[in-house]
Amino acid sequence: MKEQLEKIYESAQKDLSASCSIADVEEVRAKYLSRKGEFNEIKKNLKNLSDEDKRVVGSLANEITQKLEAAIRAKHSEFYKKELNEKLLTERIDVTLPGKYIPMGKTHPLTSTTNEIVEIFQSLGFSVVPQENSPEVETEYYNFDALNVPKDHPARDVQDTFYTEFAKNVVLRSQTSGAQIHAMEGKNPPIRVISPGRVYRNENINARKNNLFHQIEGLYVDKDITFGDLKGVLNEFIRIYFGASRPTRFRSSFFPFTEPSAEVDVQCIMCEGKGCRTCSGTGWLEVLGCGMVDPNVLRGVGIDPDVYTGFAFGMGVERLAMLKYAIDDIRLFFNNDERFLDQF
Ligand code: 2U9
Repeated sequence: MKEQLEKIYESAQKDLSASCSIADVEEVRAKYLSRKGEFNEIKKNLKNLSDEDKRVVGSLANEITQKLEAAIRAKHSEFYKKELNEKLLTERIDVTLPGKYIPMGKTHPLTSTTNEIVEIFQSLGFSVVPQENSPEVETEYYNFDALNVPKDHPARDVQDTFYTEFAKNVVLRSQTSGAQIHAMEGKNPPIRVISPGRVYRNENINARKNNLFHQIEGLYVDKDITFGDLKGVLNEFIRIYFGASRPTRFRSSFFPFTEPSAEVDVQCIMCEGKGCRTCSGTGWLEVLGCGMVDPNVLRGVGIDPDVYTGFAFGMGVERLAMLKYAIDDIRLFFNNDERFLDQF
C-alpha cells in the first residue's frame, strides 16, 4: 500500500509539472484529492489493515496529500500570476492618450435668458402662470377684447396678427396677456403672476423683427397697488438683470390695456449714456413697457376696480438677450448656427 501511495504521488507530481494552466492544475486536484480522487480510494481501504499498518500508512497518506496540496497551491498561484500578467499586458490602457471629444448640447440663449428673467421675478414673489392657461392659439376675446383693445385697433389687422383657419376669431397670440386673463378668471386678488412664452406677429422679417418671438409679461393685482410699486419692482428687476449701476427712466406712453402707461429705458450699456450707434445717439435703450391695469380690463374679469388696482408689464426676451450679449441680429436666435450657439 505504501508503494501504491508513492506511485500515485509520483504520477500526481508528473501530471502537475505537465500542467500549463489553472484549469490543468484544477484537473490534477480533482483527479487525486477530490472525494472520488485516487488518495481517497486508498484511504477507504485502510480499514482492512492491522492497527500498526493503519497508523503507518495513514500518516504517510496524510503526509503525501499535504505535500501534494502544497504543490498544487504553489502551481495554482504561479499560473494565476502568469495569467494576470498576460491580461495586464494585452488589456493595457494608455491613460496619457487624449480623450475622445464628445460635443455637448448647450442651453439655447433664449431659454437661459427666459430662465434668468423668470427667476428674478420669482425671487420678487411672482409665480409663473400654469402651462394650460397659456395657449399659443387664442380667441380674439383673450388676445384683444379682454385687454381693452378696440375693435378697430390696427394691431387686430391681418397685417399685424396671424388669423387661423379654425374659425374667424381664432388667432396665434400676439402677446401673452391672454394667459393672465385666464389666470385672473375665477380667482380673487392678490394675483401676482408672470407669463413667459412664444408670440406671433405678421411682420416683415429683418435684423430687428421676427414673426415669432418670446415675451415675458407680468401682472400684480391687489388692494392699494400703486405706480410706486410698479417702479420699485421694475427698477429692482433691471438692477438685477443689467447690473447695479445702470440708471433707468420711465417715459410716458400709451397701451390700450394700461392707464397710465410707460416705457422703461435703461442707460445704454455700450456708451454709458454718451450716445452711440446701439442707442441711436440717445444714451438710452428701451427695455420694457408697463402701466397700471386699465379698469376696463379688471371689470372684464369680474374684479372691482374701485376695490383693487394692479400693474402690468411686458418685455421681449430676444431684445433683452440682444442688449445684454451685444447681438445685432434677431435672426441668429432662430437659425441654429452652431458658431453662434457655441458662444453661450
Ligand atoms: C393684463 C393687463 C395688462 C402687459 C403689458 C406692455 C405694457 C408692453 C411690449 C413689450 C415689448 C410688448 O414684446 S413687446 O413688443 N409690452 O409694452 N405689456 S403693459 O399688460 C397687461 C398684461 C395683462 C391682464
